[in-house]
Amino acid sequence: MDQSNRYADLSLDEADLIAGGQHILCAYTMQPKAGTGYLEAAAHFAAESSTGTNVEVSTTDDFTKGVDALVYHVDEAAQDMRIAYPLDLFDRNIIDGRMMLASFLTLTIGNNQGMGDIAHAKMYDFYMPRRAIELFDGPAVGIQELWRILGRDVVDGGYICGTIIKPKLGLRPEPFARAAYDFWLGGDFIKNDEPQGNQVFAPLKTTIPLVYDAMKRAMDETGEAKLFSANITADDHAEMLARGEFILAAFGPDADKVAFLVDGFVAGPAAVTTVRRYFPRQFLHYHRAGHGMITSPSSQRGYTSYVLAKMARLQGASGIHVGTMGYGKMEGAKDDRASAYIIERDEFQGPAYFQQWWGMRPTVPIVSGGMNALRLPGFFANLGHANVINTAGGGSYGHLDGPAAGARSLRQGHECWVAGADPVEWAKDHREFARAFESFPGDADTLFPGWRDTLAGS
Ligand code: RUB
Repeated sequence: MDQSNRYADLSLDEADLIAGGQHILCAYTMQPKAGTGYLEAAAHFAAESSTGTNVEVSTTDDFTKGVDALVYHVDEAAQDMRIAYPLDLFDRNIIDGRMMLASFLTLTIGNNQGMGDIAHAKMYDFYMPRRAIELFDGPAVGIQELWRILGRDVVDGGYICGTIIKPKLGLRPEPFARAAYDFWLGGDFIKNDEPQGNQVFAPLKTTIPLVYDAMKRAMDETGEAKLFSANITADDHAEMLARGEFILAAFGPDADKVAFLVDGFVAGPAAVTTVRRYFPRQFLHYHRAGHGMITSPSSQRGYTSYVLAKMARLQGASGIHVGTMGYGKMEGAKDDRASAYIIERDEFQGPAYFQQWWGMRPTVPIVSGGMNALRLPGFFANLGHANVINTAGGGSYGHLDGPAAGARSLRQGHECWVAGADPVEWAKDHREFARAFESFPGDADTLFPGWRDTLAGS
């Protein structure tokens, strides 16, 4: 049944919809199955995503029709489809009237992902009107709080040098804490790797007090504050709270130096909001393991990394991984910069929509995945700034001189970019950075062919 006379209105103007402030707009790359017309498929998609189904139902009344989602733009050649969703379609909390990401996802990227007449559809941008920005939690804590703890300027406080405890799994409590101590002698920030939690060989209640002891010793030794991002992801909200409360109690007077990591893609929006609402004074670290199944450019369904990052800011993530933009081990490209800019700026022109955040706090980009000191200068040059958290697991624990030297090599990689220096020349009088060339010779050969001649004997 062609529903385009009800669920499409191509006379609607995008600028008017934005000025009206009563709609959430979504842009998709959509391809119908063969035999279904583009507008017909788009209208069915909008129906299924709002008030309709595949047939007319007798219970529909005039009010219902007033909250239909409407296709307002199609470009079949570009496979571009844009839909306006009335704000009233979206579920609100009974406890405080606020909006929730689960409802946004259920409508805009829910049943429509499995429709028989749609070959595939992927959301590549969305627009939130001012009223919706007011109704999402947004971040409570940001990178400013971390900079303050580290004794930095709270504006442009710069690079936060971090790691991920490696190996990913298999360390018992004492070696785990030793690995943390060793890195903190040179770096600022450590995160649990995303699967690390309460394994039987490393019970959380044994490991965490040892990590705090390691932090105190490293702070005494270096005279610097240190930060730890503890994974409290679990299926059960009560389990997450129990973990969080135990960790805060264990860190006692240094609990401000604890971030909470949540595997926000696999555990979902409810896990993110649990942390955002129950621990509003802690930095909320959104890890996105698993996202590649839908955000990958090779996936024609789901949504993009840009959309994921934008949703994370709405939910209140203090920081979210944005990949390494082609400079690390994970899939990515230089243009992925947009995923950082949309979360850290007050306004940004995305692939479809110009978004203003109307005072919602920023979310810091977390740069992670195969990074080491050699890759940092190019990364920062591409991004244009270094106000990020960078976690380099292999890049720290894989350094030939150990994790403290690995951390120093990362700092020196950052300083090399700040100085605008040639990395091979820089290595001549920055020992840990120079040793990174020997630690990661494959990268060194790719990025700086000829380095062996220049650095030999220096
Ligand atoms: C990095 C690591 C991170 C991934 C996640 O380890 O395990 O969890 O980077 O990817 P290493 P992303 O530094 O040893 O590569 O940040 O793209 O979500």
